Amino acid sequence: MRRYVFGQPIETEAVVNKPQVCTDSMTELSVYTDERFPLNFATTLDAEDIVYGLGENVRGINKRGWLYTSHNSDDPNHDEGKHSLYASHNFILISGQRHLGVFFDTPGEVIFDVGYNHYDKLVVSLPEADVEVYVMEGDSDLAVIREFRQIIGKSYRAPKWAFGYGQCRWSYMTSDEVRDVVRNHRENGIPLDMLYLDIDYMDAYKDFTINPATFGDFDALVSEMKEQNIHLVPIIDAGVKKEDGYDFYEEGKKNGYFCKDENGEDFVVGVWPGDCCLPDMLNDEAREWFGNGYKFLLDKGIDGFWNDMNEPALFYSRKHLQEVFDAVGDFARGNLDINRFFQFKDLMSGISNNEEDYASFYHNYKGQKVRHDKVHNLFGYYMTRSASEAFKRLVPDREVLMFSRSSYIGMHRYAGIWQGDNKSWWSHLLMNLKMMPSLNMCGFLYTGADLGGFGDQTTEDLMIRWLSLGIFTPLMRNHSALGTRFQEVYRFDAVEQMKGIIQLRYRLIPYLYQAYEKAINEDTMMFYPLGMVYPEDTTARRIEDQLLVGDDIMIAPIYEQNAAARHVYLPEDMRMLRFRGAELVEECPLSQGHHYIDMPLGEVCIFVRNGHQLQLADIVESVADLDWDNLTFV
Ligand code: MIG
Repeated sequence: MRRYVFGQPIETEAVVNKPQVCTDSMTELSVYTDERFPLNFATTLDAEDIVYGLGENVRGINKRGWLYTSHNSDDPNHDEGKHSLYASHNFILISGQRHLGVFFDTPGEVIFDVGYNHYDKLVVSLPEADVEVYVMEGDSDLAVIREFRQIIGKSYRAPKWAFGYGQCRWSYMTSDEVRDVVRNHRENGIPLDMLYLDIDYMDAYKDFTINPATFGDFDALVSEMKEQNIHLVPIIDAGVKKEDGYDFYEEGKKNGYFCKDENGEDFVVGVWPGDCCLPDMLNDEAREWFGNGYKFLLDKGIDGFWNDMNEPALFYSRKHLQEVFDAVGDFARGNLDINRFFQFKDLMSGISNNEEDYASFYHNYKGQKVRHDKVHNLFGYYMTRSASEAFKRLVPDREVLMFSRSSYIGMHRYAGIWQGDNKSWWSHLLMNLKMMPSLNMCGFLYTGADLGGFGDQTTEDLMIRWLSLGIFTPLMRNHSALGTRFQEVYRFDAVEQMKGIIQLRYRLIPYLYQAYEKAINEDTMMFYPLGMVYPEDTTARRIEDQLLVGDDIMIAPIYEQNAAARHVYLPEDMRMLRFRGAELVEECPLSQGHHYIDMPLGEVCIFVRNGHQLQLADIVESVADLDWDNLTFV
């Protein structure tokens, strides 16, 4: 492991075990300045090289052939044309003749040209020449990953119950609606451990409040849910409503805990509550204060949270909105030719998440005034860190579920993430699968995507297939957006099939949790690309739609509508277990090589590696009832 320092990098606290700075010049990558960027790192790639990494991003497990950037943003259109999502995970691993890992630690922008302009070249460019670069080499991909994980510290450990099934919706509007959803699960015998509360449980979207009209009996609700082994998991948004008399806002204002504009006034942005101020998550004192806000809900017995809008997402800033209003008048009065029309249109569509806004407010980071855009990618990380540090202070004995939308490497020590606002598209089911190993490399183990898809309309078959993948991901949550078709499983004709699949999840929890704990303890992965486990097998190295889960099993989910079978490649002899719902209906030894395997809706095939075993628990309705000692071994 070698650590190189360029310029004056801003400390991110991604790395906890820092090796001495290496003062020799870098040999593994060529370092240069060109007319476009002050700092570039480049290396040639062999034809067979795979480039892994970059955590949460679009496209393949092998990142080769595209351009990626590090810029956390709230954009629900996760299509192939994108270059980034909600997170910046600047770790890459070149796998081929050599195994070379590189981590670019900077909160600023990093551009990864992974064989995009030239297929045989990797070029990493920085618009600002301040970065710490960690370079590691090893005998295998997994050895490099272990080295990397050892410097960034152990991953967050979620409670066991967080491996249960969770139901979410934007939003369940009243406590009675929550009761109803839970009752429908229990009456149908559909296992459930978590019920998520989206923004409407709050009073006018104010953090650390409860809507008295719709959730007036919140305390009773929490205890009723507890009796049924259901954890209520409320959302927390990054922006704090700017409203006189709202105590949390008043406190933040009085103590100067909000991000400031260039004149030292609180910077005002629009998010769900309307005008908001942004807590200065990078300021130690403000972070402690924001974390203490969670106490309001912890005191009510809450033990799980999800942090949202922490890129931070800005619908508008007051300042920019005023500029837009002024300009609109000019457009309305002037002669609107076609160019002016498009200028007008761009002005409107550029109101949200505007780059100039991100360059218009300031943090107080380690005693320095720092402009937000310089540390942008750290905001979600530090918000979530604030919560997690508060849990350790306030409820040291309580295991708390915590996951965030935005992240940066380092946050993996404090929480998990969900994969953001995907859509009810088959391609996003596949993207969910492909993102798992990429995230694992970067330390994010507790993760999953919105099952069934968040935006757009799901279908029954998509829901079934997505559940059939989701039973393997640590975070198993069904979530959908406002205005979309309701997708709680009891609403579908195929409820029995879906229920069976969720029951299978519960049978798998002991296996999954040990694989998860092992990945934490041994700084390894829970979801492996085949090529990392069978590096000599050139076919296995190219496969992107099958994964190993833990050390013992392989999965090969269906991700196409109307497909009833699929090609599966076995890198070694394996035993196929076919489940119809939760029930094991067939065991079949299969030899190494190519197979075409029937997988009708409602059936899940698991491939057990030669000489390995899979343990299965009995079916239960919540994790609390799991018998971890009496397992069936296959
Ligand atoms: O602008 O709280 O990703 O899970 O349901 C949308 C409403 C805000 C985005 C989150 C999504 C959540 C939604 N939120």
